[in-house]
Amino acid sequence: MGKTIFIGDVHGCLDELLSLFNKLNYVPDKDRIIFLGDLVHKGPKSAEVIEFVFKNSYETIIGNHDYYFLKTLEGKSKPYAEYENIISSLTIPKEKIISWMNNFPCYIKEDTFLAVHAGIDPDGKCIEENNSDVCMNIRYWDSANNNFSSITEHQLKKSDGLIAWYEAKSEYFDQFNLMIYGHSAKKEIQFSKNHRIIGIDTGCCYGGMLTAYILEENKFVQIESQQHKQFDY
Ligand SMILES: [Mn+2]
Repeated sequence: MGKTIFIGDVHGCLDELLSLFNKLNYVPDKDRIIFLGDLVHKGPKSAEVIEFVFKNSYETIIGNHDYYFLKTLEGKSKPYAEYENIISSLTIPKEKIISWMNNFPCYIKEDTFLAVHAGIDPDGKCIEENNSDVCMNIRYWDSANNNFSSITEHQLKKSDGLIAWYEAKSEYFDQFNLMIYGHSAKKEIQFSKNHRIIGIDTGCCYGGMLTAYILEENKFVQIESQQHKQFDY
């Protein structure tokens, strides 16, 4: 049986991604690669990362930065000047990238796992409704108002009454042996209290690590970032 390999937020860090593949013992046509989204932006080689993933037809869940990038490619928005440089560096026709990215799912749900870019709400409503806004952006859950929040850790106030989404009480979560996500960059791999929800965005683009998780071996594989260290990485 092949392995299922999840890869955290790459954010344009091609060199680290290639080093990670060297360390994974990945077997093409047998193993399954699932990128947890945010292939682009922040790092130095976003166009090259997109083309690497495209050419190898690896599965990718859509992240918030992939979504903004896709909208820019489609000419529907212009959120970051940097995206223009990424677009001009692409060697594959824009139309091919657009139709490929439009098929990125906002989650992948199997009997053995649920994989998503940012997270899900405790009643699983975003899965039922295919709500990419929640799946791509959630960080906290507001149980008083039954709503999600996408604010960062730095914007969080004690008075907010928000809890990390994966610590919300949820019968929906209990059905999964593993839920895996990226999006919230942290120095360490994040585990929920019951260790069944795992966050593997370890801030490669900020000088942290690029992390993969091999499901069948319950094993993490990490590569040290070559990027300039920012924040407390
Ligand atoms: Mn993200």
